[in-house]
Amino acid sequence: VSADMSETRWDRLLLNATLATFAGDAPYGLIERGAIALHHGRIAWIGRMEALPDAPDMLASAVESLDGALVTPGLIDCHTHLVFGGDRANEFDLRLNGASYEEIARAGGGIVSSVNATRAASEEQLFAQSLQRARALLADGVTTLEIKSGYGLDLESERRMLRVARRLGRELGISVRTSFLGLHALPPEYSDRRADYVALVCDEMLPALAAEGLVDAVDAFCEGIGFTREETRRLFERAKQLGLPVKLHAEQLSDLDGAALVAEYAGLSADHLEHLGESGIRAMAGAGTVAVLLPGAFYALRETRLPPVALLREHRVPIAVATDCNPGTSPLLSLRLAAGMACTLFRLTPEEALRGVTVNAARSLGLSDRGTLAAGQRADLVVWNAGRPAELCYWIGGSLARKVYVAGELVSRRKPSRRSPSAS
Ligand code: DI6
Ligand code: FE
Repeated sequence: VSADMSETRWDRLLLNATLATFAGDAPYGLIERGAIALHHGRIAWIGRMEALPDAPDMLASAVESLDGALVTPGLIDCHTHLVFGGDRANEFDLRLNGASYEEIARAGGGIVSSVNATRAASEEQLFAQSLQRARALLADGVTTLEIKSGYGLDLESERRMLRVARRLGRELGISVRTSFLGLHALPPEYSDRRADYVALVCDEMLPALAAEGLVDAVDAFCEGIGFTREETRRLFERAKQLGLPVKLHAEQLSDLDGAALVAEYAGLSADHLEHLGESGIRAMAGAGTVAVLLPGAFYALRETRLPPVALLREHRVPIAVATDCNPGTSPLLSLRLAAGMACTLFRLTPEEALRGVTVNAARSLGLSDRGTLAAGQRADLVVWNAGRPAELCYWIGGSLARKVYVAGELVSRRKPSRRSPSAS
C-alpha cells in the first residue's frame, strides 16, 4: 500500500455487524451483514457489506469482523441529576423498616439532606463520587449525558455542581450537556422568602452561570412541592433573554399544565408526564417538544399512574427515555435498564424504547449530529454482546456493552463474548 493510499483510507472499518441505525422508519433502521467505517471521528460510510466499494483491507487501516454482533448509536441519557453529595440509602433502609416520610423529613432527610451533603462536599469529593456513577452509565453504553444542577441552591454550590459535570465529560471522553435547575427546591434558608429565592435564581444565579459557559439549558421542577407555573414562567423569560433553551419537570405528581408552558417557549422537552393530559400533548406536538419518560422514578416511588403513551403516539410526540439518576427517587445507573423498564412498565415497544435512548434523546438535547448511525454523524457507537436490538431491553442487568466509541475513539471495552447471554 502506498503512502498516499494509507492517507485516504478510513481509520477503522467494522464488518459483519448487525446495525440498528435508527435512521429512517424501517424497524430499528436495521441493516444485517452491515459494515460501518469510522474516520476522523465521524461515520464515513455505512451500508451492507456487499456494497463496500473495495476490498476491506484496501479501504481502512484497521479492519475488524464483529461476527454478527449488534451495533447501535451511543446511548444518550438526556435527564440525570448525577452530581450530588452523599446518598439516601439510609432513608431507603429506614422507610423499609417502617419509618414514615414525615419522620424522615423531621430528622433532616429527603431532598434537603442531599442539598446539605452537596453543599458540604468539596469539588474533589463531588467529582470523585459522581465519577463512579458516570462510569457505570458509560460501561452500559452511554456516550452523551445530560446532568442537572439543583442540589446546591446557592450560587457557589450550583457552580460547583456544573463544573464537576463538565469535568466528568473531559475525564471520561464523553459528551456532557448541563442544565441549570436552580428552581428544584426551596433552600431551607429561604423557607419564608420564596419570592426572594426565585428572584435570586432568575436575576443573579442564572445570568452569572450562563456567562461562565456552564449552562446549556434551563430546567425547573414545576409541581405542588416544587415551583408554580408563574415562577417557572419568570425563569423561562430570563432564559429566553439569555438565548438558552428550556425544558421542564412537568406533570409528575399532578397536572399544573407545565407541558403547555414549556411548549409555549418552544422547549426541548417536558419530562416525567404521568399526569399529562391531551391539551398538553397537543401543545407539545405543535412545538416539537420531546416527551421524556422516566421509569426509574415511577418504579422507585411505586407510582401507579401511567404516562399517556397511547395519546403521545397518536399525536406523534417523540418519546425519549432517561434514567433520572438521582439520590431520592431514581438511584438508577443503567440507561439500558431504563429502556427495559419503559417496555415492561409503560408498554413501549423495544424499538420505541431504543429510539428513546438514541435518536429522540438526541433531539431532546437539541443535538442533530448523533443518535443515529448515518454517514456524517459523530462516530458515537456501541458494539454489544448481543445479536438483536430487543435484547438490550430484554436482559435485566448483565454486562452487555462490549466496546464503546465516542467520536471514533474507544472509551470503554470489555471482553468480547461471541454471542449474547442466550448462547450456551
Ligand atoms: N423530581 C423528582 O422526583 C426528584 N427531583 C425532581 O425534580 C426528586 C429529587 C430528590 O428527592 O432528591
Ligand atoms: Fe429529574
